Amino acid sequence: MLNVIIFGAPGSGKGTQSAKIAEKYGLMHLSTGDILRNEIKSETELGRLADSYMSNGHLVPDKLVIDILDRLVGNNRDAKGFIYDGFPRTLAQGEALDKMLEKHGERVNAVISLEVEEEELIERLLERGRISGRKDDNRETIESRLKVYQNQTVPLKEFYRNQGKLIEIEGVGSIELIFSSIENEIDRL
Ligand code: B4P
Repeated sequence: MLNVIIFGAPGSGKGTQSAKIAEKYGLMHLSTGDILRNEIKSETELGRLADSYMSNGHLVPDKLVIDILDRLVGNNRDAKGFIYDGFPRTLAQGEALDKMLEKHGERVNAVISLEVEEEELIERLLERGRISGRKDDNRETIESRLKVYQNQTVPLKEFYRNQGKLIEIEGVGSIELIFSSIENEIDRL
């Protein structure tokens, strides 16, 4: 089973590249952002709680996302593998994922980090906000998400670098070009 994490700042192209990776390698695409947005759309209790954090650009509490992931991984033991998109986002989530996989005799194989300058991230997210109307893609919330990324998510890079699993990829250029760099790395696993 292949377990690949796609890592990067908001707007770095995680969702875009994950969909392509999932299709090419037959992996199950687990996007915590999409899962939470679906809960909000369905007006569930979980969705209401998640919305109160997401609309301010804050992270949803660890326990909540860890429980969702644990359930999904446990219920899909026959999958060829998973691409984790937007998870983990904190050290606690990274440690929980390691434990979760260990339970099933599995491990994270690689962490692909998409590297993009902040100016470009802001531009992409504002553009997406204009097109999709995603309500957390406005200037104020984007700034808050980028701060949260620096403070709470970036420390995970060291965590995975120390495990020898971090692969940094230039996330600027055409979507196809970036995907071909990712393919080269996954093919080597
Ligand atoms: P996510 O849904 O993960 O959203 P995101 O980080 O903002 O970026 P996304 O991955 O969707 O965008 P992408 O880079 O693909 O999270 C939303 C919120 O949910 C979080 O802020 C948080 O509140 C909550 N949440 C999610 N997971 C959580 C967790 N584990 N713990 C706690 N809270 C959690 O693309 C952005 C844009 O760039 C797109 O419009 C795309 O078309 C464009 N783009 C992509 N590649 C490009 C390229 N090469 N060139 C030009 N544009 C490109």
